[in-house]
Amino acid sequence: MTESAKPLKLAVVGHTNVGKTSLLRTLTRDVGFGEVSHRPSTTRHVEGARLSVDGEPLLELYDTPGLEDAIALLDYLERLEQPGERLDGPARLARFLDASEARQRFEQEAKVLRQLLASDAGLYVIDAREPVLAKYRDELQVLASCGKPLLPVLNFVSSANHREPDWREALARLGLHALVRFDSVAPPEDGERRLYESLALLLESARGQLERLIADQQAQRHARQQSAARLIAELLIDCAACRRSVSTEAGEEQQAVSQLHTAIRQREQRCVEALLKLYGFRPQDADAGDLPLLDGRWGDDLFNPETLKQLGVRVGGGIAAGAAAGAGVDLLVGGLTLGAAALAGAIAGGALQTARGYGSRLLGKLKGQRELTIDDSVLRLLALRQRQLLQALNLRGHAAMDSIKVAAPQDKTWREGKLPAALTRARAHPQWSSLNPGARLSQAQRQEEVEALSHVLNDL
Ligand SMILES: Nc1nc2c(ncn2[C@@H]2O[C@H](COP(=O)(O)OP(=O)(O)OP(=O)(O)O)[C@@H](O)[C@H]2O)c(=O)[nH]1
Ligand SMILES: [Mg+2]
Repeated sequence: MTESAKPLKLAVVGHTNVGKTSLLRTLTRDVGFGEVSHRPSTTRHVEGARLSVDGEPLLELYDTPGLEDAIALLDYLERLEQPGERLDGPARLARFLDASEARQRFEQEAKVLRQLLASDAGLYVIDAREPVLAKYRDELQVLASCGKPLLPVLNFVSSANHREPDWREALARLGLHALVRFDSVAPPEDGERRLYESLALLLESARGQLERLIADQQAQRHARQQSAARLIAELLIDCAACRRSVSTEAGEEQQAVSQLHTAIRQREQRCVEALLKLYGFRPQDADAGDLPLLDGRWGDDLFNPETLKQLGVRVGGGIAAGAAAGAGVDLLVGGLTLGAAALAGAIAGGALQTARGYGSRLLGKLKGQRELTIDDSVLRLLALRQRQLLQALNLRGHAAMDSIKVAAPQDKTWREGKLPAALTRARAHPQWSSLNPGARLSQAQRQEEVEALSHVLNDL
């Protein structure tokens, strides 16, 4: 096909409630497409969505109402012929679509058939948990009489009780040998590519368009992953470099601690929201009852020691670091470290890096203050949680309705390994944190560290 070819038109067809609209949501990465419900006959009209690459429309997908009564329709079609007449499929359908039945009793079915006739091919969606009943076979026979290539899509193949072998056999008997497995709630990572490749076999003339679509989707996936790693790296640098100075006067500490807790929680939440948005999900897409994401938020508090324990995070890095720096024994206050020495003392104790980070003008103001920083264990927890979320988002279809669930992390490196050097360096650069006053986020060195940390996050 040439560059200016018309978009390939696909009708998404099948029995009612098998996941046609869900498939469209996942293929278009649009959680708001159409209406999805466990009730049958949800979609009442044909609705289209277009996929473009570089502004050029390549594919149009049309959602259609579900077929309900194919047995009756096939009967009716068979009775449309005069004795001795031998109409082929499309001719018989044309006669049906002109008849009044197509506007009354079979109105929904007529919409589907018209759309398939107007398309280059059909995706026939199957609920693979269902036995192969006569009504499905009749349905396929009616659809096949449109004379368009049909690609069966086995949905619900993530369910334990699916009947894929039965369906494969039944479809082969009807002459349909190509099929794809594609669960729209938990699509396989290469699911879209396989689907479009199978289509290219059925529609050789559209191969060029389909290959462009595949290449574009791969590029987008890669770009998404890069952006996601950057978002997480920014979060971690922000938190590692974050410092609050606390007056040495008693009583003010507790307030400073709880303020910093809040600031870090909010910063994490910003990262969660940015990741959801990047992947085309909304916070409310994660609103059902399961942990750990409730309504787009983590159900477990970041500063609850239980949370650390659950994720198997090593605790205590902060104390060791404080002792090594010769700053005496730091106080651990719920995921934060309150430096033992007053700031001027800390510098005498060798924390020269810190002094440089602040700049001498600011430093003067901070004399007689102690400083509050975020513990390594909390950085580990932040990294683990965001990486878990990312993994879940990568595997989630845009038709998924339940809350985002993530598996226990296998991430040993982040649990107990050495923290990446970028974070250690960020510790000494308060101006790298957007959470600190006087932040200088565009500093080249900060950018480099964010970049380096993104690579680490992508590799692990
Ligand atoms: N677990 C799981 N559920 C799915 C999948 N696809 C669809 N569903 C659910 O199945 C139900 C029907 O999905 P829809 O997308 O509305 O089905 P439809 O074929 O468009 O239905 P009608 O428009 O009524 O013909 C919804 O509750 C979906 O959440 C799937 O692959 N896995
Ligand atoms: Mg629907």
